[in-house]
Amino acid sequence: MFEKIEKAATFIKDRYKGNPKIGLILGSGLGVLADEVEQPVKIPYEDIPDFPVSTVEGHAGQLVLGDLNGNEVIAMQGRFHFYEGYDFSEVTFPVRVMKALGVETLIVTNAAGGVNEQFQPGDLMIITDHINNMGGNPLIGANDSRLGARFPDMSEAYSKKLIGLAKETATKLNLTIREGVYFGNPGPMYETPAEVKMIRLLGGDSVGMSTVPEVTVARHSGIEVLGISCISNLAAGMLDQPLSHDEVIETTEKVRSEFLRFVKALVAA
Ligand code: 6GU
Repeated sequence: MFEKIEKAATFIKDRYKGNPKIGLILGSGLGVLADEVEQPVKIPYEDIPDFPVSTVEGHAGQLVLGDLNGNEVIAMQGRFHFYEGYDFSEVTFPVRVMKALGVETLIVTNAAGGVNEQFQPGDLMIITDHINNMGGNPLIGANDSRLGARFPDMSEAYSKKLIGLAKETATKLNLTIREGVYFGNPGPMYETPAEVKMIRLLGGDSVGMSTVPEVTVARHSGIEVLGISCISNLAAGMLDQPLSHDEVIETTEKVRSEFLRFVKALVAA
């Protein structure tokens, strides 16, 4: 895998001469942020050696490198999901490549269901921690010590320093922001009401189908992580209505401008 990572990183370095220290992973409906990158170099995933290719609606598939608010970033416009059939090493390959390119901080975003009864659709939630219920993880198998430790510490999966910075930033922007634990499920089905109740009992505040593998690899690599959930809907059984992917996309579109303002300010901070 080390050689594949290096090969993909070299391919990207040949096309983008900068040195981004901040990586962004943009979730469902949130990829528009990459359109705000100035003097962008856009590299479709299918062009990059050994990159998987994304398939789901609402997920473009390209890396966008350039300046966001005067700071260099490398953004994933569209991510890979376990439920699409990729294995965890494929889902997290781009994070390995970001590390090889010199990324030190990862801002990971997602659209998630609200489990906490205080939450409303459209809320933004700073992820303080996660629970891995995805049925596996990307670190299983032989460990390459060039990539990270055999038994990585996860006591600060989400950097306390970055959480503090995110809270300050939200206050400055006059944004109401939630905080909570992200519960990662494999998907692709949404949860049953009984499962949602279980997640709440176990300490989950939001639930989704991504993020956990990428954050696991980021921590393994020594990258600091900030996570933001956009609460696109309340989870099953909380309202008297079924869930739909269209609703997820619609809500994220509604809070898009707020989200954009927040993440741009986070990058600057
Ligand atoms: Cl309710 N569940 C999961 N697993 N992912 C979601 C969601 C719910 N809403 C948006 N994404």
